[in-house]
Amino acid sequence: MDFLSAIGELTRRRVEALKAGIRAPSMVRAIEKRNSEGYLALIAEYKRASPSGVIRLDLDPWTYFNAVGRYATGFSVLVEPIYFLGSPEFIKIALTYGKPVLYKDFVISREQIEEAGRLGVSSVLLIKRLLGDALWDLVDYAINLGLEPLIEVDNEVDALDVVSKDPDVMLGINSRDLSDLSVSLDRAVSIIRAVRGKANIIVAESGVKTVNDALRLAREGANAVLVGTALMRSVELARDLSS
Ligand code: IGP
Repeated sequence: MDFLSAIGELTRRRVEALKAGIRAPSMVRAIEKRNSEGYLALIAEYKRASPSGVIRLDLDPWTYFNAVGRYATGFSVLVEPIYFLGSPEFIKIALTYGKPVLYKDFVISREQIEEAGRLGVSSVLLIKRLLGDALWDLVDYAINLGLEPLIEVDNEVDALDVVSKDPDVMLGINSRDLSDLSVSLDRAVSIIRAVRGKANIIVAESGVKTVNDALRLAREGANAVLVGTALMRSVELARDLSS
């Protein structure tokens, strides 16, 4: 196909998606369903770059979602434009697959949550260390707009604080420390152990490279793993991670 036909087709699908006024299904319920069938849920993240550098620019979102979609319980999509080369446009594309979608930005304001709501995503990431006490106001704001907050922590103190305030929470445990970007699955495991049974849903985020990593986190009590880099590098990994 020549370039003009190809881009015409992609744009047509994007515009159709815009018109449809899509509302993605619940991430929480999709994870619960997957767990009830005896599986760890996989959230596949579309992430072209990170503060550590470019991951992949030659993998367009359609190709990515087509490849991992069969195996993923939901999608996570980076919106942050500078470090992560993300965009709300990628969210619109993710929404056309009818799966739960997580809006992933460094949310600090209601306007961002409103954008997430307008786009029709299921869920929005709220990072405890970024927000401090402002977290809870934004949690309420998101819930009132019909969104499911994924509250992210990267240490045990914050994790315990969040579950003590909200045991119904969908808690994201990031194995990447947001100050120095170091990744440690051991650290994630000890946080999971501290809050196991005290959160509604535990999502283990970052640093999952192999099936064994995912199984280890599942055994410790994670309900879902959120995988970006490894899937961007090799979409075939999705099948193994979901079995
Ligand atoms: C995915 P990884 O190591 O599989 O690429 O990580 C995801 O957890 C990571 O992108 C992430 C993130 C974030 C990105 C976790 N929390 C907050 C931006 C903002």
